[in-house]
This record gives sequence, C-alpha cells and structure tokens, in this order.
Amino acid sequence: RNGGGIIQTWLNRHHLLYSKAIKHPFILSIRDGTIDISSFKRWLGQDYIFVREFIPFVASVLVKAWRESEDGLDIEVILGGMASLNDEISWFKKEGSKWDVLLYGISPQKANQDYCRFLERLMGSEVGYTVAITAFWAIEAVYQESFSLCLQNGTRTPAELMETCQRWGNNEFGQYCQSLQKIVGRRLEKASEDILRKAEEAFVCVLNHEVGFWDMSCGEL
Ligand code: HMH
Repeated sequence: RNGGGIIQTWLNRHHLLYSKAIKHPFILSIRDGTIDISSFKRWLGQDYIFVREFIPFVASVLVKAWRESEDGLDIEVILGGMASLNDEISWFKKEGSKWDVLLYGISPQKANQDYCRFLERLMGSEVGYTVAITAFWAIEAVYQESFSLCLQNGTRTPAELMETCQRWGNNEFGQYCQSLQKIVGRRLEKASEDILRKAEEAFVCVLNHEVGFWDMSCGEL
C-alpha cells in the first residue's frame, strides 16, 4: 500500500471541504487587501488561545512517537514543531501589543472551544500515534497553504499583515509540513483498515474545525 496515495485519495475525496479551509473568505480578504482589521484582531486573540492549547497536543504527539515509532527522525520533526511554537508564542505577544489586542483577558469563542476540545480528545492515550500525527499534519498544512496564498505575486496583502502570512506561508514552514506529510504517509502504509478510517475521520474533523475557526474570525458566530 502507498501512503502518499492514500493522502492523495483523501485530498480528492474531500476536495471541496479542503478548498473551503484553504481559500476561506477570511484568507481571501487578506490576500486582496479588503480585510476588516477588527476581524484580524479577533483572529489574533483567538489563535493565541488556540496555540496555547496546541502546545500540549503537540507534546502528546511527541510522546506517542516515542512510544510507537521506530523512526527516531519523527521525534526530531515534531521537536522542530515544538521549537517553532515557542517562537510563535513570543510572536503573538509582540503582535498583540502592536495591534492593542489584550491576549490575557479574552475568552475562547464557541468554534475555538470546540476545536480545543477536539485536540483534548486526541491527547487521550486511547488515540494512537498514526491518528494523532495525521491531525497534527492537517492542522499545520491548512495554515501553511492558506497563508502562502497571501504571499503570491500580484496579491494585495497589506504590508502590516505580511509578517503574519510569512510566519506560516514561508518555505521553511512548507518544508516542515512536507516532512510531517511524509511521516503520515509512512504510517498510513502500515495502518490497519480501522486506523485508516479513524485517521481519515480526524483529517476531515480538522478541516471542519478550520473552516469554523475562520468563520468565527470573520465574525460569524
Ligand atoms: C486554528 N490552525 C489554527 N491555528 C494555528 N495556529 C494553526 C492551525 C497552525 O499552527
């Protein structure tokens, strides 16, 4: 069985939902410069809360890799992800003060809460490494693909939002997502039908949560 082929099958099968997550009106409005800054600020504050929750999730994936993977390189890729999250937290604080967004007083909105609850379920020890790393890859890949759209030639991304788009849209982050995708492909090659089904389900859940998160950022509760 070919793991990369399975991912391609998923991408084809869920193409519409995938496009909705990648080319959401929120991203398209950054790309064409029509973004409402209050939406951007809402996104910034909510994403900070999300990333705080994402850290223990990534740590749980690391522990699963250590338990279940024979490949030591997996650990290094995930550790690289944790290192960039460390950087990300500092960036959010800096960006928060730049936009006058108080990162401490805010509470998570419904879509964010739902997404964080999904992450918490994935942290459980009954969820195996293959399913967890699949979700992890999908979460990173959606941001990478979305924000890289805003960096293409001919787009009108506002200068003051370039740093945000660079953060997730840059090539290095793209390489890291490719490394995650390779790990997922290798795991899927060896997975049982049951695990394959659960991994695909996790992939679809991530896409739905990402769409919900963008909707929330646009102000559609
Ligand atoms: C909602 N999805 C969301 N926030 C993020 N920061 C990422 C993905 C990527 O890390």
